[in-house]
Amino acid sequence: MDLPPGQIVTKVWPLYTALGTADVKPNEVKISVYGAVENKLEFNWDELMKLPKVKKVLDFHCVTRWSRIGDEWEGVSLKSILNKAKPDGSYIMFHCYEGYTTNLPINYIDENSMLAYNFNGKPLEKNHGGPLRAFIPSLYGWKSAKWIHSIEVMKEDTPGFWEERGYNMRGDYTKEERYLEGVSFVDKVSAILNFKKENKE
Ligand SMILES: Nc1nc2c(c(=O)[nH]1)N[C@H]1C(S)=C(S)[C@@H](COP(=O)(O)O)O[C@H]1N2
Ligand SMILES: [Mo]
Repeated sequence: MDLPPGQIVTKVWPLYTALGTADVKPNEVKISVYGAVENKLEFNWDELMKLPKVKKVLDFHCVTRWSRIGDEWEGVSLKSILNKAKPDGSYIMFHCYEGYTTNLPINYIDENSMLAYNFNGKPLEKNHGGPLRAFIPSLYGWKSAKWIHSIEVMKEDTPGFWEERGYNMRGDYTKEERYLEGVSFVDKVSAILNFKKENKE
């Protein structure tokens, strides 16, 4: 087992949900791919299920130092979706149904990156992003956007929700790209509360 620096194994699977839970049914899922792409794309659930799949035992590393080791993840290959879109930019932003966003360099999308719908052989639970979430096993967990809604390809690296609040633009756990030291727990909680206030909750 390869545990990245500074991580501890957890047997439970914690929940991290900054902006509340989105309630999306599979037949309501529409994933669009837009921005700096040659081909704009849109997929409903049935169309997604026809795309190339990834099914693999993988690890999940949260920046708050817990790691889940050896779960079986299954989803639609993100790499194959991007290949169809033909990106003309080096960064992507994931947008989620409840408002969460996160940015990452496109070259971290590898053959294990997916839009996941099954976890250990069962449909992904709603709290963990079901029916569909991004899973980017090569980066810290905050890049794995739950309740994903769309994928924007960008020419310039633009910060998402946590990246605007001190988290790393890239989040490579082999290099411990976490957050600015000055970001305290209180800062994070008040950032969430302010976001919710501004967005009418
Ligand atoms: N939409 C959305 N996706 C999200 C988050 C969130 O708050 N909202 N939190 C991120 C963080 S910080 C982590 S560590 C993982 C946690 O996934 P989990 O709640 O399934 O453990 O989801 C990421 N994706
Ligand atoms: Mo996280």
